[in-house]
Amino acid sequence: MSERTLVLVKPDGVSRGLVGEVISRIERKGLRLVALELRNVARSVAEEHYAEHKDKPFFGDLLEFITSGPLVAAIVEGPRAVAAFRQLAGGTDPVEKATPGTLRGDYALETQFNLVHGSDSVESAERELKLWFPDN
Ligand code: IDP
Repeated sequence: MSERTLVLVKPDGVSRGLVGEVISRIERKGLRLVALELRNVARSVAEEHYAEHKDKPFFGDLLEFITSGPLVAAIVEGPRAVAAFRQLAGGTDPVEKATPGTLRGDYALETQFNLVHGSDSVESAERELKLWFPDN
């Protein structure tokens, strides 16, 4: 059974020229790109996307960061795509949690600037894909 997940290459990944590296790892894993777009995110979309964190102390900084420049939004598809991309991404803290060999483990140092987003469950993926790709 195929699943779909939302992948974002966050503004740090775009400005550092790591979009190709992220896409390459997605494709090498055997996952498929269904949609891919460079875009600037409206603050309202960012707020809705990260709604679960609205009471966290880092929420304001996170919104500033995610709207600070272009990011890449993608629909990624494949068997267990949600978990498969989370595995490629690595843990949220790129030093304490993400292991070498993962995107965050290899390319990031700070929790906020951790390069990529991937939906954390099939339910989150459904919600996020409706928000980011309403026409798909
Ligand atoms: P995830 O991206 O691995 O699913 P979440 O806990 O959902 O992690 O957090 C969403 C995003 O918020 C993270 O990817 C990171 O950019 C940011 N973030 C999470 N925790 C912190 C923190 O303690 N300080 C700063 N930013 C954070």
